[in-house]
Amino acid sequence: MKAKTYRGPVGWLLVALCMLFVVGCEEAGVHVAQPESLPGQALQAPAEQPLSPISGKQLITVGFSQLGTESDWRKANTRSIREAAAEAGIKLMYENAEQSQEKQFEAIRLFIEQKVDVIAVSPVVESGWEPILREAKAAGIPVILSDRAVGVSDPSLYVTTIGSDFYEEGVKAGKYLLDKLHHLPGPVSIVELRGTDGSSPTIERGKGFRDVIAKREDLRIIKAESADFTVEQGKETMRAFLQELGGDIRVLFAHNDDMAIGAIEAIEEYGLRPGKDVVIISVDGTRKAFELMVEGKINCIVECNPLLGPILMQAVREMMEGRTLPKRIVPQESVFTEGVAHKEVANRQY
Ligand code: GZL
Repeated sequence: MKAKTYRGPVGWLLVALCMLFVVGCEEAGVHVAQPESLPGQALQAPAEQPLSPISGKQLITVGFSQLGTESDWRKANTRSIREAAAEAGIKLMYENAEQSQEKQFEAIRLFIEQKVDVIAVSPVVESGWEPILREAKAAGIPVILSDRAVGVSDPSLYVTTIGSDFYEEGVKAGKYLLDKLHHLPGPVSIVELRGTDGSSPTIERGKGFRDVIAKREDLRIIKAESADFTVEQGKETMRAFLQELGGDIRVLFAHNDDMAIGAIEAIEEYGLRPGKDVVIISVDGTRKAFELMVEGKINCIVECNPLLGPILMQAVREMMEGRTLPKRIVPQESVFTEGVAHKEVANRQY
């Protein structure tokens, strides 16, 4: 169902009422975005779930452009979104872009053609989104960013971003390392397996990690390359690092568990002990990573929550009922170290 917009005196009255709502929320300490940042906002009073103009049934249709299936995190993220849509009675049109931004653009054009009510997208990289988001805005279809962010000059091109604070995840990884090496004199050589270059998790995790370890000038990142968040490339890239640097490597910071899992295979092939000869810090929190932590092969896992489905569907429903959404919605996340691995592994949902 299209979000309607009202113009003239009625529209302004409704906007004024909306502003009162915003002021009220701010006083209550709840952050909400300014109404003007919600394009084509339905200003109707909250009612039953909107009726679909097509079937006449109570139905919302969401077009979801998922970036790929590159990691266990991504597969869990997709499962969570599919399950939450089914649970919420929301029709989900799912398109897998296989890590291609061009395919994401094609998917969004398909959703516009199909006149979906909302577009959700997990952008593979941050840049290049302005034109396609303008096409969605011109079609009056609101866009929600799921998981990753985009770099656009006009924030009204999307309603909200639902996803982790990747910079904070990098900071947590750096803080763990400073703590772990507190008594160890330097120099300490670090290698880094970056995720997909140009993606917000890769950019921000790298920044957060570097900002923290800069406190010790004897901690040095001697090699950093992208392994695209996959097991295979994590193994290949770590194997190349070891061939070049061998036993000099004391620490691995992997931007996700899949790359850490691949790297551990390469480290063991080379004859070193992961988690002992090479301190390993990873991000995500998959069951496989926790099982390796139980074996003492991973020292720290910074959690990145893939289960965004329920938050995304709640945001869709609230937006379609005319409520304002905060510009940024961040899920709760923790940090896990060797001591809690046994307990945590049983809790893992993916
Ligand atoms: C982070 C997400 C990243 C995960 C990887 O929110 O975009 O992409 O850390 C996944 O496992 O491939």
